Amino acid sequence: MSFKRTLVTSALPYANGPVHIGHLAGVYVPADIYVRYLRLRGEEVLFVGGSDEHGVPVTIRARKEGITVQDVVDRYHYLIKDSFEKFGISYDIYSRTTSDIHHKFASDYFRRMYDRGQFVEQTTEQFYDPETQEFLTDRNIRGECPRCHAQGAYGDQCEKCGATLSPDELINPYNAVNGNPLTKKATSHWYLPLDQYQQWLEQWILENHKEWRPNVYGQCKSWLDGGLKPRAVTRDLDWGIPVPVEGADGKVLYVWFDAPIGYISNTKELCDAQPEKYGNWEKWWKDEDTRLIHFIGKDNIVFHCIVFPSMLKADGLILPDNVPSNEFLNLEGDKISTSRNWAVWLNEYLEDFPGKQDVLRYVLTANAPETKDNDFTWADFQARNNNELVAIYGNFVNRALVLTGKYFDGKVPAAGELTDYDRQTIEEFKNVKAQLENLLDNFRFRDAQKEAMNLARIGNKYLADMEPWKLAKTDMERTATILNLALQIAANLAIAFEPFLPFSSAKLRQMLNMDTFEWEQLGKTDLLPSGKQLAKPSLLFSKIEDDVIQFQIDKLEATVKANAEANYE
Ligand code: B3M
Ligand code: ZN
Repeated sequence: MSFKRTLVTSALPYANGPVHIGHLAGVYVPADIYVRYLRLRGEEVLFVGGSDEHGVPVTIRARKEGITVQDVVDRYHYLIKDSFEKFGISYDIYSRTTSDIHHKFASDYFRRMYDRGQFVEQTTEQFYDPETQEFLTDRNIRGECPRCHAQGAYGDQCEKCGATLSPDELINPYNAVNGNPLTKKATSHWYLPLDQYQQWLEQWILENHKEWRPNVYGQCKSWLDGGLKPRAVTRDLDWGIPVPVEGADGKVLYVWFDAPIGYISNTKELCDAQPEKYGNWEKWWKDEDTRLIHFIGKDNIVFHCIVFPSMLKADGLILPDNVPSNEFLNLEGDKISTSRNWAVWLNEYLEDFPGKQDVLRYVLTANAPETKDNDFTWADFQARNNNELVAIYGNFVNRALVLTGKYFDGKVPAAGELTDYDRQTIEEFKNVKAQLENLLDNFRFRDAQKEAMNLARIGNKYLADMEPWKLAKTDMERTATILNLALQIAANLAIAFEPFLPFSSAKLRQMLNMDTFEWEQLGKTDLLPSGKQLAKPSLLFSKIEDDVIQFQIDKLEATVKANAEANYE
């Protein structure tokens, strides 16, 4: 199949806390690598994101802090948006689901499906607080665990014994917010009858998308094998998008119904604002020539592969072509957890490591949990920075530039006759373009970045073997040839690393004074014409010392201590 354009989405993070390295590694860096790669190739691509501002957790947080829900989502939306910008996540639009455009779009979407009879209405008995007159969500119900008899188990899970629960199983359920005992009351909701989509989904995923990552395909298969059931798409809540049906007062769209529609409404927001640049939103969501790719974490698979596609099909929109989902990233051997504060928060990293966004991008991609859960450790972070970015990539580029400055006044020297060794070196990196394409087209970012680093290794080895600093004493012509080739490799590196390490690439591009900067140039040795004046070199990366790493480890240890004390009290 061939496509005219690619629409890339990344999961909309909940605006109930800052984003951490797990989010970056699992979703945002891979999505960004992919769109940067497509843009470099000159493809038509749109990268859409935003904050997910509905759902229950933001309301719980607001109550706890005694502020409005809008205050909570405002605070985190801007914090998250800022972190993404600073890490170079190159969205065309990063918007939010509390926007007017989104509210109207999601509401209309629901209403169209409702008018077509694409929902079923069902009445069930739900837990209700007679005093506050509200229905309670699973998380807001607590009680005694039926398994281990711990007090304070949640309606969906007991944190003591780990059991997955439903609120009906709790002994003496009560309202988590005020402790009130609960009764049951009938309420009606609209359901998306997924059972009616079962056959179609089996064909579309299990037959037509065997190329999806095994973790994604496998999860879909087990959902489908289990038999799909209707899913409620509305909730009794006062925060969210009101259900646009008469008599549905006090009901809002379920957050997982409206959030993925955010991909579409955010596209519309962008297209409406700049139609000459982006065209209309329908081009991106209705035209079969558009290829849609969702980047998500593994806990979002069912929503992006089963629920949302059913909604898209119901409304006649295009379906995702691929849903590259990662597994989870752990931190120092332990599951990242917001409630236990076990995380490296992006806003804190930016403060502690100013200007080192590329280092984190590099380490997270090198360790990307593409096929299995992976671990982030500060020791590995330091080692990869010092032994790879500094010692290989940075060192090579710096040597090439400094020597050119020293012997050729910073001008690209003309290459003379090539030796066999030169030709062999050129041969080694000639295929970098095809190799990178093959890996990037298949969402194998970890291996792709390794390939880019390999190019730096080739350059580093070439200079180490040729020792132009010695030759310069006796053979200026040979020195010129060697440095010419080294500079061409450096120019290749600027392009090859752009999707992964955009800040360093921009710096290198500026040092090499490159006018053209295209994917097509990769693998070639004529990127810098001889005689071109280069800029003054500066270091691309710098060593990270032990005390800096120790500071981060101490910070985590303080968290462990604080958690232990909190549990003891
Ligand atoms: N906010 C869940 C999450 O952040 C959810 C994703 C929505 S994507 C439409 O993991
Ligand atoms: Zn329990």
